[in-house]
Order: sequence, then structure tokens, then C-alpha cells
Amino acid sequence: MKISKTYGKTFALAALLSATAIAGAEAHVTFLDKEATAEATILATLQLPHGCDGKATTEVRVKLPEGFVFAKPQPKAGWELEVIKGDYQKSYDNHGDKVKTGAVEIRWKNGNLSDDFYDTFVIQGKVSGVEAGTSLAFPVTQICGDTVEAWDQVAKEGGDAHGMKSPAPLLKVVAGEDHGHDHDDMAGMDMTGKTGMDMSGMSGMGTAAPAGEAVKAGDLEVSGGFAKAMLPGQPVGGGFLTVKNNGQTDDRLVSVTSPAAGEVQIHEMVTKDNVMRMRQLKEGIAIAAGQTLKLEPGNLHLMFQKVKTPFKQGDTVPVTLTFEKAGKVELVLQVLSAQGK
Ligand SMILES: [Cu+2]
Repeated sequence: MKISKTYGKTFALAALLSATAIAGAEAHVTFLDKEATAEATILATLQLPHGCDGKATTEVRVKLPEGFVFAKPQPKAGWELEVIKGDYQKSYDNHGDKVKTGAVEIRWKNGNLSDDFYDTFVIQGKVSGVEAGTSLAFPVTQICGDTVEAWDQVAKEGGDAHGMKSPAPLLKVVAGEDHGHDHDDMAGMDMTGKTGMDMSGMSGMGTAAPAGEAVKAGDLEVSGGFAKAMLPGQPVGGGFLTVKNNGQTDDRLVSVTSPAAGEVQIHEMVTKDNVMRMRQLKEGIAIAAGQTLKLEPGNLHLMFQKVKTPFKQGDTVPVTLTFEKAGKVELVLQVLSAQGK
């Protein structure tokens, strides 16, 4: 691991001013919000302030600590995603189910983040079975081509993390107002929906059929459209649908747009040897003559990027699907729970 001289100086200055956290002087890989509420589902946002010695960052690996469970990374445009699954040391309760395995490491790969730019990498997860006052360490490996920076130093219990050259980002667990006892994660809370913009009005636009209803275009029949509810502040969401090709010729879903998102990508998710990979299918997806194509959770899906208002259960999301032969199809997706039920 290499740390440049300039970097060392920056840190020394930061240490001098360290009585309070000064975000502007932060040169380490850290969390945007360094506190997490016990037993809450949170968005852990890692900030990468720079590359490695001036080189662009091409890969970011984050090891997840015990007690940060049911983790899901936020996909980023321009990066491939890998989720390494493994066994938890303990088992955790997820809405009544005992869960013993899950994501243990997240990798954003094959990206290109210039040293001149700052970016964030977000992981949704639940802090569970961790006492308030404990700090959870998330060792990070930052890869810039052939240069590797390991942000993995962890202070011993009671030790001082100040002065470390490459500390692992820490999340300090704080007690929740509900005495650390909750039945609902944030996604659940959001479903009760207090205020916020309602996107259901959008379904009135255009000539699309009501939410969830099948739409025919030429030989194609598109049905079963739904999206998953998102956490507050989350800019990325998943969408799903089924396309049946009743014709004699192959067709292809080439692109998707939606007024609810800055961009809609077609994604593939493949799990092999406990590693989940997600990548964008830039060529779209073929639907062979006589075949049915299913976009479903854990498999092919639509990825809504740059979503301005996170989808809430009960909302509807209009989409325009463009097929090579059948042309444009307007569809309305029903927003279900965050679990897609
Ligand atoms: Cu995706």
C-alpha cells in the first residue's frame, strides 16, 4: 500500500483540526453519516475523496462486518457490481425468518473515477444485534489499475484511531429512540406513507393501460409490471415485467424510459459460486418467437437510475418500452413493497 507525501500532510492538518469533524479536510475513505441507529435499516454511504496517488479508482471492495446484515449495494452507472455471499456468525431475524447467510463483501468493478472527482458508494443494510456505543469497521480496498490502497486499520478495543494512516471506515452504533426494539425496517415505515409527492397522478398521462394491466403491441403481450418500493433518499430502484411473443419472428427489448427516472437500464443478475454479479445489457434482451421473457427479482430486471422521488408502495410508475419490431409500448408498473410482494 502506498500513501503519498501530500496525503500525509493533509492528514496531519486534519489531525490538528480534529476536535470537530471537518468534512472538507477529510482525505480518508469514510462514511458520510458516521452514526447508525441500532436495529435500523440504513443507507451506509462511503465517500471516496480521491484516487490512489493521482490515479483513477477502478474498483472498490467493501467487507461487511458481523451485525450489518441483509445488505444490498446500490448499483452505479458505469460500474459492474459483485456481491459475495457467505455465512453470518450468528443468525438474524428478518420478518420472522431466521437468516444465516447474506452479503459479506460488495465490489464495484470496472469503473473509472478520476482522482479529480469525489463519489459515493452506498450499501443498504440493517444494523442488528450490535450494542450502542460499538463501532463497526468496514475494511475497504481501493484499486486504481495496478495500485491497491487498503483502508483496513482498526483500532484495538479502547484504542485511538487518530494518527492511523489508513483506517477502515467506521459506523458508530447509537441507541434508537424506540429502545433498540423495532419490528419494522425503514422500508416498512415508508409504506405507511406520511406525506411526500405522490406519483400516482402520472398514470393519468398518455394512453397507457391502468397499472398492472396487460398491454398488447403487435405480436407482443406485456404484463405483470411492478416495481419495488425504495428507501427514502435512495435514487435507484428495480422494475419487473413479462413479455410474451406470440408471433413467428424474434423481437428485442432495446430500451426503456420513464418520467420517474433520469435513466432506465436493462440489467442482468447472475449468481455463481456465491457471487452475485449485476451488469447492464446494453444490447437489450431478445424475445424469441413463441417465447416468454420474464424480468423478475434476482434475475433480469429494469434498473431505474436517478429517481427523484423514491417509489412508495401504492404508487404507479409509467414506463415506455421500445421493442425492435413492435415499437413503443406504454406500460404502468404498480409499486409493491420493498420485498416485491
Ligand atoms: Cu440492476
